[in-house]
Amino acid sequence: MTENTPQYDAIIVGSGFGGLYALHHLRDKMQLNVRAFDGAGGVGGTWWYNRYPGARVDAPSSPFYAYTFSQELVDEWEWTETQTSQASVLAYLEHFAERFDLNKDIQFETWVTDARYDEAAQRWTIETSTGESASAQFLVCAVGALFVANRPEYPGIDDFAGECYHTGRWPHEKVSFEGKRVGVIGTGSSGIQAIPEIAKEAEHVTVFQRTPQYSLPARNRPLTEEELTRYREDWDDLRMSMCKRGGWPFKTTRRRAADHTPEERRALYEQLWEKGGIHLIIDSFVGVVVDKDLNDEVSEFVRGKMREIVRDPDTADKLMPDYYIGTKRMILDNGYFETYNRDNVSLVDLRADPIVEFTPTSVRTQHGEHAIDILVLATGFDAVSGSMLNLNPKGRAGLSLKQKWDNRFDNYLGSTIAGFPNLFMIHGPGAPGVFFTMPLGGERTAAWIADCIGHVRDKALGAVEATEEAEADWDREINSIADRTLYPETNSWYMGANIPGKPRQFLGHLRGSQYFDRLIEVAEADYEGFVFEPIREEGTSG
Ligand code: N01
Repeated sequence: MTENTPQYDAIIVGSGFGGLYALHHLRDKMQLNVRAFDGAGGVGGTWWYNRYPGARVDAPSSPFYAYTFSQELVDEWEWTETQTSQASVLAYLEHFAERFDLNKDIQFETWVTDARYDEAAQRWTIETSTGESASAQFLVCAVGALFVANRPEYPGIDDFAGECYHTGRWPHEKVSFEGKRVGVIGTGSSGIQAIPEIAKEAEHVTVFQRTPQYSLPARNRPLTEEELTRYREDWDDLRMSMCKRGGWPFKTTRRRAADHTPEERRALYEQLWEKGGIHLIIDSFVGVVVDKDLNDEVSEFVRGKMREIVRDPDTADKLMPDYYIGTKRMILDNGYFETYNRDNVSLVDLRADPIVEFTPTSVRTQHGEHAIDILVLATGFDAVSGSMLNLNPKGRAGLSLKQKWDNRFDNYLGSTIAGFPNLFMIHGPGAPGVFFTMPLGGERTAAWIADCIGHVRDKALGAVEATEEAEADWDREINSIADRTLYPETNSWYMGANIPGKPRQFLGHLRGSQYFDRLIEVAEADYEGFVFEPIREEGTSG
């Protein structure tokens, strides 16, 4: 840092949903001097990168997968489909950035390559890929829960000579699959959204599946003008319901499976399957991801639906999932299982026929060789902790986050870290993240961070920092919630199980509404679990 290093009140890393809202709130509502940095060429975060064919919000979306705080914004944005496409979400975020004049305070195509806390100055200094540095009292990390691409390390994969794309880093130019033999590795949300679209164009698609997945029909459809008008008129109430009900304005059911006969239950599953979306999980009976017997019944119902759709019984057998439904991210598809009825799609079950190596023109499995021209890696992300570790800030005494998180992602409230004063995360490990609506979650977290920053400034303090005791209590709190469910029994990215060597730890808070109440309680209890440091005299340290 030199005399000329630009000084800010706050630096924000990332300009996806969370980072953009944080910039608006800190700059416009709190009148702080803020600068945001993003390695991408524009706003959008996840929605900037994930441009693969078929990319859509994998949750009940329009108009709820959006900012909620501004009635004007709700009134002026025209959502067109029930399951929003990537292009629409990105256009919305670009509109948001323009409307609130945010772009002028974001430096694009600039990666933050280093971030260090200066204990004497009580400030963060960052270095960037463009050779600049900047300093701020507060560092807000809005680096995305699903950002660091997971690339499988198969022998010879780098020698593959055809085109190769990761769904999470899709090029901006259109990829043409026409007349091409395409191999897709991975059948999570991204693969299941992309495969039907690729199959419409390609000469042949070979899907390499490691874990068979459940998927529910998205039943995407145009949003009617009446629906949109009603949502706009009721927005305040809807927003309040979203805050109270896990991020979505829908009531989850109170119906108990034991009060219904098997025939009644089956009829309800049929009805909810037809309705589409995640209703089968949240609207059937209480406790689908808690009660093993109920889960078995719902799982078997969905497997039955898959068998009805897929005509070839051998392919259907390979597609049968055997984990507890709902304990991996629930996938919503638009014709995924139907795709296996096409002549140009084949499925390789990697559990029975694992990949041995890549050649420049093919994938060799134990029992065969599959010639391909294009390889699509739909292999997911080093989720939640990965993007913070990628940033790897250095806190007190130069301790790096990689050192601190060597075998557990200790933090407080999914937002702060002991040893890293004045640093905040949006959607960090243990925050509700994808278990709540991400935009609303980002909005509420950023508002809470802004209040905490306001507290430090109003009281003329120098630094705020979580205590290690608060971290330990927090860890117990979120795990005690997860341990009451079936989630920990499944190998999923929620548990860090998709990344070889990653510590096994549940990465989310399952009760989003309770979590945001908790944030408020902590603030009202004088920021319980935090210590505040007075402003240091210049030059003192220790
Ligand atoms: O990634 P995933 P994704 N060899 O981790 C397989 C969100 N999302 O990009 O299950 C072979 O779910 C892996 O197999 P397994 C959403 O929250 C949001 O699809 O680990 N296969 C799995 O099949 C979602 O959950 C939207 O055994 C390998 C697949 O690759 C999250 O992003 C849209 C492998 C990865 O599935 C991630 O979804 C789309 C290997 N070495 C996605 N490594 C929105 O709405 C991994 N796999 C914003």
